Amino acid sequence: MVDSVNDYVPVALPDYRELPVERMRQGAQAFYDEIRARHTVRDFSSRPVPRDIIETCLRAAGTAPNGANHQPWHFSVIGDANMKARIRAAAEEEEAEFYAGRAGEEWLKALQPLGTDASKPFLEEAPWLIVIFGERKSVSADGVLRKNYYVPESIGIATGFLIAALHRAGLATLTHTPNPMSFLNEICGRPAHDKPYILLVAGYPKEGATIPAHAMRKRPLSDIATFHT
Ligand code: IYR
Repeated sequence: MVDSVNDYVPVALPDYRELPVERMRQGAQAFYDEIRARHTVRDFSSRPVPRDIIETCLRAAGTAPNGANHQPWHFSVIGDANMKARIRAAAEEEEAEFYAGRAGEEWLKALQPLGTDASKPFLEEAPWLIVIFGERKSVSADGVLRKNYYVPESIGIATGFLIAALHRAGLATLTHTPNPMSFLNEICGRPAHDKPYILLVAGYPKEGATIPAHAMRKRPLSDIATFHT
């Protein structure tokens, strides 16, 4: 039964600002120009990045739309060299099996143009690893462990915001997905009802870093969108 007390309290839209159409066009173009200069990087420098920059980017991620505003995410942010070494060892162990065949022929063939393999030195070299957990359950303000909703969708959107924020801050990122990745619960001390979705690597690209030519190929608008007007 839904509680008969009505919790709904509307407030005036606090900070919307309408743009003249020409400014709107410029804004859309400027964002596209900025985000198209984001590339997934796999070669990271060990140059340190101040923690407060990561904190601000995480605050941006925390504004993402999500299920029932439960904000079903937790970001474990790792700068500690020992933890990075443990994560690298565990990830490489899983990845060795993945690339040795567990992925299956079709998947491995799809990865060939990326040039990836089981070696993951960036997990120790980059200054920050951000493990993004989806909280399938979480404790509400009144202390009750409750179910969360649309967790994968919420995590996907928040991760998109985070990647865009880090890019805006001038940092390179890698969305790494060791498979399986449940070892991250133990290393990060997260409960079993948290599911790790993505290990986001953030830092400066290493000098001479390369990206796969394959990654430069983006599907044209006519291919990714249909307008019904
Ligand atoms: N988890 C592996 C494999 C991998 C899978 C996909 I799909 C990619 O787009 C890239 C890599 C790894 O991180 O190497």
